[in-house]
Amino acid sequence: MEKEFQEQLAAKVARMDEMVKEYLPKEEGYQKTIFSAMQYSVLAGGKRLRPILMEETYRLFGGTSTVIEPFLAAMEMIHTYSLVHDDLPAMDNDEYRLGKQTPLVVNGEAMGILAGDALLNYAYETALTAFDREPENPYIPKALQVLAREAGVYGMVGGQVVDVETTGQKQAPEVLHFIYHRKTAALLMASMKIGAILAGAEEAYQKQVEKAAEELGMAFQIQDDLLDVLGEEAVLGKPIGSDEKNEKTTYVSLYGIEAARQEVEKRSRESVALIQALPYENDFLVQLMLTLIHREK
Ligand code: GRG
Repeated sequence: MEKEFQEQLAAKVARMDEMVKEYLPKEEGYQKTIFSAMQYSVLAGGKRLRPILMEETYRLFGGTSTVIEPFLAAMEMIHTYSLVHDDLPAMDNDEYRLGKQTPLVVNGEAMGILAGDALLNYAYETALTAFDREPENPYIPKALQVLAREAGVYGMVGGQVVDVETTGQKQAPEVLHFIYHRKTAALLMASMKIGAILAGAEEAYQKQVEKAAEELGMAFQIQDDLLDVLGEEAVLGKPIGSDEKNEKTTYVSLYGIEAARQEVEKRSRESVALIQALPYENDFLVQLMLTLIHREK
């Protein structure tokens, strides 16, 4: 079972790699440096977790059309832009991600900033092509709204703002919750919710999926905190200890390693329970959510 799941996952990641690549602009023209910076960062080898969660949620509710494809690619572009900007000297100042130098190291800081800008804008250009595929599809506008909102000042950007502003200070637990909910969970929430919306899931189920993704996102970030303390650099592809270096309050620094482990387990199981309580089934999705509890990268 485990082997079968791993094979299925590897096949889905490979398919997602191909698909995102197809949607990226070709490297040509006077501005081709930006195209290669976009390709370099998106194709660096991420887990493709967000688009896979989006597509599996779409399948959960019986979605079958290719209208989801531009959204899958757009989500990975937004995720990648956030990582590129997060690595900039003014933010986390990281030179390595996934074992590779970040675009700003390869092409300079200005190109690092522009690569992030380019990916963010191109994400919307890409998502909007859903209308070319299915001009009459009634679900596309809401899916676009969710994508834009969760990436923005009420979502990921909002979380990052408070994260940057409170770095070096001891944060209250509710502030830490605000940051994790937006900085990390927001894109996972958007991913799963967009899958549900495009499949035509009813409103109550969309909310249930969003809550499941919120729990998963919180668990995902707390696991990230744990990996920053306990992870193996060779597996992570980046140095550990960056939270301490950057004077970040994390779930681990506030509550300790054991409590953090338990919180990851608890929230992940709650998330899975919410998905399993739906009158639809997708075993692969459930397995994927469960594997994230013990992820090592
Ligand atoms: C710059 C507006 C702006 C936001 C940045 C995403 C983010 C917010 C910061 C990155 C730092 C960080 C630890 C974020 C938490 C989310 C997280 C663990 C991202 C990494 O996601 P993975 O593991 O990445 O899915 P891969 O590389 O597998 O795609």
